[in-house]
Amino acid sequence: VSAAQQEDHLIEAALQPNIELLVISNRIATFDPLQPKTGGLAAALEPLVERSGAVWMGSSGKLGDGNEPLDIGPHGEGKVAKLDLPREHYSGYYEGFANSILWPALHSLPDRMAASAKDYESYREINKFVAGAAFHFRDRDAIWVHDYHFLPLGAGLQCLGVDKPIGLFLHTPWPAPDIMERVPNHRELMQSMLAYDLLGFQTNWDLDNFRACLHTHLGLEVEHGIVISARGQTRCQKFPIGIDPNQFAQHASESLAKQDLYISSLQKKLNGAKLAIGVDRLDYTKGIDVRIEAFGQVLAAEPRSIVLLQIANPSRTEIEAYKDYKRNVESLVSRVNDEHGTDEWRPILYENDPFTRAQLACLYRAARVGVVTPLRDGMNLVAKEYVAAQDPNDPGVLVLSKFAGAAEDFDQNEALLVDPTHPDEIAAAISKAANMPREERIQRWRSMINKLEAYTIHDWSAHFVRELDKSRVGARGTVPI
Ligand code: GDG
Repeated sequence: VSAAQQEDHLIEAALQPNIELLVISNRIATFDPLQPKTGGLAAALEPLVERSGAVWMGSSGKLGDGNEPLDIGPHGEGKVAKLDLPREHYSGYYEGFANSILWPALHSLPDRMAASAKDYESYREINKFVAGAAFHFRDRDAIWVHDYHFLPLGAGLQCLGVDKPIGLFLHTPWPAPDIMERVPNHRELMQSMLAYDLLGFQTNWDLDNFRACLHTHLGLEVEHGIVISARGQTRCQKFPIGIDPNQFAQHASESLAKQDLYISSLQKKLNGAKLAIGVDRLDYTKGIDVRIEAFGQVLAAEPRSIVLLQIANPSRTEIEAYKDYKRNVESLVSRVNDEHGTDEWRPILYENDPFTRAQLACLYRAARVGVVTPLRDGMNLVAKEYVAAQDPNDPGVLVLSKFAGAAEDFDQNEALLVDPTHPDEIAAAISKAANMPREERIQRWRSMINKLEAYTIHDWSAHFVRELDKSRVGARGTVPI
């Protein structure tokens, strides 16, 4: 890291304003140190709440009739407020509009969309309900909303008269106008997003697409990062999410490897082969199927040279598309294991149970190749965690999809960038990574770790909160939810 970068970094951290924040996301972390956390959002927000005294409001995981009181409890310096979402609208909101329409559309996979007009109503109803619950915390200095579940939540809060700065950070990508056009009520949705004072995106690609969508669908222009609508000003900015690299480096170098049963038995399972690792939610955006196919090609060319540890945590298991994907991935794993394995050696170790963060860090370090090949991804924290956990003297190599947000941070001199839909390209990159000379590995790794240290998860949240704090309430109209 250059001296100038280091200075920027210190300024970034020091400038975190001392404001009382309300954070809202669909799900909240379990806050149990022994419970593995799977999912980028929970992993990213927990340190913020623990350290800054924020209130974090989200679903309790239980459903209710809409009249249950908020369950408010302490966490670290902050508080957690759990909400029972109304049974009547939950499925239409969560499995329906959020995850069967918005999620595939935002990832530019329109063929995965399963539209239903009724679901949009449920999505709106849940957003209104959450806005009503958040009203309880209207005295907080600012409100930071997370993700595609709550695109119209800012408008709902404003209708209730909340006049504090409200920002939304979108963890997913944002698609081009022709894809957005296929989302039912897309104009109304985008209009309601302009109730936010600040809209945060992961990458320039997302920002450019959002700008193009505003132009095409609402006839509005973003100038100098600001869009002016009937409601007032909305700033659109990029906040590329990071990780805590020290935490992963520390976990990876601890002595856990020696005591942990899974990790110590891994060496035996490898039987001299190198290790590659994939860590994903079982989600069709993650490209796990193509990766497995590519891995079969590597094994055909270099038998018994490498083992893939694929950690695949079940996700959104009520949705048909996810059930299909799970079955598909499982059958591909069995096929490659049957074709290339023997009775006592399996080339793909397929794990569905979550690991602890410390275990994960050790597994990242043990792997010569990190394989991150989503079809499209907002950022992909696994790519960054893999890099942070490496041994500086003998680091592994990251094979990274061109279409992960992380590929805007890491270039081809650092990671091996691939098209995630081309198994041949992924296979060639895995082989190249597995056989790369140490000097080249070190050079690529150093460059990546410097970037991770220059903008950590703490800088990310401080940056967003600081920008949000700039939005003092001026004259603003309201946007109907
Ligand atoms: C969304 C966006 C964006 C996974 N398995 C285990 C485990 N994990 C943790 C990883 C990582 C997180 O889950 C996954 O984060 P990703 O970023 O890779 O993916 P999404 O869940 O899709 O996250 C994504 C992110 O939000 C943040 O903005 O980057 O683009 O889709 O932290 O380590 N953690 C533990 N055990 C596991 O078995 N402990």
